[in-house]
Amino acid sequence: MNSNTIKLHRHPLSGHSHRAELFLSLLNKEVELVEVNLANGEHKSEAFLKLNLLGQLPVLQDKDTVISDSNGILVYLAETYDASGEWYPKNPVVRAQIQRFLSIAANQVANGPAAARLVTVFGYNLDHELLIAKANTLLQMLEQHFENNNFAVENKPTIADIALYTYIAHAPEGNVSLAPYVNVTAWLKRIEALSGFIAMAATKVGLAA
Ligand SMILES: N[C@@H](CCC(=O)N[C@@H](CS)C(=O)NCC(=O)O)C(=O)O
Repeated sequence: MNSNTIKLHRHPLSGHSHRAELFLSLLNKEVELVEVNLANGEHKSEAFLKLNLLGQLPVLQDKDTVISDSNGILVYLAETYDASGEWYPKNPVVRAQIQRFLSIAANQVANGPAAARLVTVFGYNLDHELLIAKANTLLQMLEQHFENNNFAVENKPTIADIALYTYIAHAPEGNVSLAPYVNVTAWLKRIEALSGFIAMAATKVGLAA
């Protein structure tokens, strides 16, 4: 590890952070993981706000370049380090289709299964039943999509799959069962079979533990 090594500011139970970690691993990129202590509010400290004014994880530092937002990080890494060009193909229609799923990840995923998990893992006081219902609405849509598609876009793995993966795989931690969703489960297994795949720690243990 040297000063040129990419740094990822993250928390081990943050699915948004795992998105970036997973993609770095799939690209076989060395990374220095910098733990940010969410429990003591380190993400709202003056030093961290200089990296991301929103005070959110993850943040990637690549020499002088600082990128926040997990989906922004996926785009940056694909454009900078994916020699194959397959994770984010330079085709306008494919890019538009990928963007659609990045938007779904930032909206329906964040406000459904990810938020349901905030209640159980992080102790947030939110309307859990509503979030579980929203997660199921999303999963029903994805179940239909994966009936005829092996991956999110064009039947090949792209950053769209990475953006969707973590919070769908960990939905059961938020009391959202994946049992009815056989096509979604098969898609998760296809991601997990990719060379370089790494899992996020599975836990129900909250921040205080
Ligand atoms: N749109 C952001 C969302 C990131 C996010 O919500 N991060 C969580 C951790 S998983 C966080 O930092 N939460 C603390 C906060 O919002 O104050 C992304 O994709 O990176």
